[in-house]
Amino acid sequence: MTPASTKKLRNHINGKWLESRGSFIKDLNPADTSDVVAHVPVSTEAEVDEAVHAAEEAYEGWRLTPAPVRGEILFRAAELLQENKKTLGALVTREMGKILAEGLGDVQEAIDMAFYMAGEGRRLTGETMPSELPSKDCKTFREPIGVFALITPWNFPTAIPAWKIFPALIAGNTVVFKPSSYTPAAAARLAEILVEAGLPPGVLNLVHGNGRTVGEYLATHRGVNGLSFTGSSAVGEKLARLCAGPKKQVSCEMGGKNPIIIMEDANLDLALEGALWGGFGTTGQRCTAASRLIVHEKVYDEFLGMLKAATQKLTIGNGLTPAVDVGPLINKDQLNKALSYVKVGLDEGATLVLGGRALTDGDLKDGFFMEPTIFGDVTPEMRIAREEIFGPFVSVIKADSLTHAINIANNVEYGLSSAIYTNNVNSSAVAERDLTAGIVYINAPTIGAEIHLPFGGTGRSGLGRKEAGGRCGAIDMFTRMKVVYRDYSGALQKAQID
Ligand code: UN1
Repeated sequence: MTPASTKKLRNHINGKWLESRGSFIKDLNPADTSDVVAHVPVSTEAEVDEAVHAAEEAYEGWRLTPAPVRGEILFRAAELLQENKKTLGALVTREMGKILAEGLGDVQEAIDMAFYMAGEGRRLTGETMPSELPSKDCKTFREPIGVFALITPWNFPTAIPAWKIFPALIAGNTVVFKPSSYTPAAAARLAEILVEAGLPPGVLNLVHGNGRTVGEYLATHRGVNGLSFTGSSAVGEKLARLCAGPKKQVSCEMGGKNPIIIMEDANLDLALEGALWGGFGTTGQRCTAASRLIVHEKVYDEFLGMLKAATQKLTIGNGLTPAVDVGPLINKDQLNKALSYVKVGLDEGATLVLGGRALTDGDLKDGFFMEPTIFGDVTPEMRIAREEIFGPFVSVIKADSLTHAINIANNVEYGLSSAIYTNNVNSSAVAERDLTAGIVYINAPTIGAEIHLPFGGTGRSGLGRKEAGGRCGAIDMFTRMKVVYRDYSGALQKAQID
């Protein structure tokens, strides 16, 4: 039996799987809390120190390992992930709750990133440029930065860690990885696979623990040179502030209140599919979830009717059951938060079109289930139109024109993803130009970003460098540009001097 598949999860420090000296908490299946997936350590600060120290010690050897050789290890990890996709995807579903197709999709995103970054090992390009002076050349190249703290959330237990780990490693950095305590087993399995692929000791260290103590301590550790965080805006903003002093490289990917605009000329059947997938896929627990539908007044009533009818047909349940469309929320706090917004919406005068209650009957009694919830007659000032809920909760807002719709879409604190359904090419061009979010989809929902494009938002959605993508995203985040001038004239040549 491999260490991380035993029920008591271990930390991985300097090439060894070590039992934590901290206390342990239960890692529960959110669809059935009688199923304890693992016991996860709340590690101590001393264990974080050891992991950072191991990463510092391993840095020199890894930095000097040729990037294509680093890429071969990542390629092997990608192959191992492929071999393990079924079991790992099922573990993601059991531990996080998303339906199995999405659990497998989570792992697929990690596989995609592993192959992509393996290839980047042969493509970490810089530039050469002419010099003002004879017999002199100039170039830029990318170098690693050092030790990175990678702090990841529970909603994508393998994909988001992969977004961070693979680019950090291909660039030559070493890593201390702290996954969410709600999905530590899938994260541990991912780390095991990387170790099995041949990473040298200390290059990837894994420390379990909670965000408030281990996460913050790690992010602000003197031995850490950069932080990549995905999670809530409040935590990301705090960590970024704490990291601002020592001038660490930072990327924080945070909340969203992502709109889908549905114009009067849209293919409404297509828009409906997009709204369902974007709003209720992953039980609305994506930072890219389509939590606002901004619908043109000419099709508002028709579309709301279609949405209600289609949502009523969704099956809620354990994500491992084949016919289920929507799984549970991750924990009681998230369930209570989403339920509390039902009261907020009602108090604000919005119309509860569907849902709004927890589901506790029969097989659902031991899980954190909630009815997919739709509010209509939502106005842009309402809290349910402005605040991130992170649950199966969609607010439908009426707009009277494209300009009005775009104004509503932009007028929130967040700006991660956005979408428009229209068959008018001019409307799509205006939306593409004027939506202020980091990502704009045309005739597709707000979720489903592909790993080879940069990912990140504006306002409270994103802070610092972008994630994913290549040289404009992740590689930029995990490298520093160095400039080299080489004078081979054999004489002192003075630039800018006549
Ligand atoms: C997130 O929810 O933090 O675009 C990331 C998407 C996924 C990633 C979501 N590929 O929805």
